[in-house]
Amino acid sequence: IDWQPSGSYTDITYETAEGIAKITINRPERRNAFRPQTLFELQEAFNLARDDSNVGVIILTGAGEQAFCSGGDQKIRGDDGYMGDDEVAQRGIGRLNVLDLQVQIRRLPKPVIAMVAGYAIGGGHVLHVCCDLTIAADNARFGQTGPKVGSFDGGYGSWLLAQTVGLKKAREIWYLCRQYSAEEAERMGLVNAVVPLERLEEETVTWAREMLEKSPLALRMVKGAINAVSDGAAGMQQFAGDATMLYYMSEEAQEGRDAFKEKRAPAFDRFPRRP
Ligand code: 1HA
Repeated sequence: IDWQPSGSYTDITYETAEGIAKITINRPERRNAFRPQTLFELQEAFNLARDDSNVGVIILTGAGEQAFCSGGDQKIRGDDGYMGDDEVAQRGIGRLNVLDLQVQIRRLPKPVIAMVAGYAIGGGHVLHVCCDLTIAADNARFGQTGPKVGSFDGGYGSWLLAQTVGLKKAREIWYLCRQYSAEEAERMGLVNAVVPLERLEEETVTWAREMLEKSPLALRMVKGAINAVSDGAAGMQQFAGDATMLYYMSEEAQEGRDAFKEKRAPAFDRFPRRP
């Protein structure tokens, strides 16, 4: 697959090929830990992939073979969050802006695959949990560290994890802060497939291509439907928005628009009152 890089980023790379966008966290010297800047760039890249109508599937991964992402960069963790180098940080204020990225991945109406080699740990583990699917290399290691390093994610990191692996396992993962092998992760339903490291991208691209053959609107609706249950009112709002989009695409809705523009009464009587 012939990845075409674009954009200029310091902490990530953005590449596309054959309808797939690949977003790579590129801080291997810190096991791909994120800082505020990393997350701003990730948000920009996910927005690009969302807006690009040629893109049908997005892969989120980490540079190198050692880590997908090791969570928040503890070396720039301040007393209330992670410190960037912008004006907000100069006033001594930190950020927890990975939460915005989690929401963005959930809301994004295209499948997002986490492609995990090495560590998916802490806030990096939560990112893979938020992705629609996870393909793991056989060297992948999963776990939360919050209670060990003075943090916790009580949002998607807790209850979406519980929805994924069950309550008992989710508690174990958070209370004990152990690390789990790719094989263990597969057994608990935390990942979709485990493949040898050297086949990781090939396998992930195969999954992406298979989804690209499917109806984009059907995938969008299924993602929205699955998320709506756990996202409550926000999930319903998104799903309702998609219902409006589909309605706009109908002749019935277009009749309403046309009647207004033509300053006449709408003629809805030709549309059936469906059982
Ligand atoms: O919980 C949250 C949040 C909750 C709510 C809202 C927002 C949140 C935002 C973030 C987070 C969190 O992510 S908290 C959890 C933070 N992450 C961790 O606790 C993981 C820390 N790292 C490790 O446990 C290990 O480094 C590792 C299992 C990922 C890898 O171990 P390994 O292969 O033995 O490598 P190691 O030597 O430890 O690391 C290589 C280099 O990468 C080291 O650099 P050096 O100090 O030698 O110069 C190491 O310090 C650095 N590094 C690794 N992880 C991080 C890191 N530097 C900063 N932050 C890291 N997370």
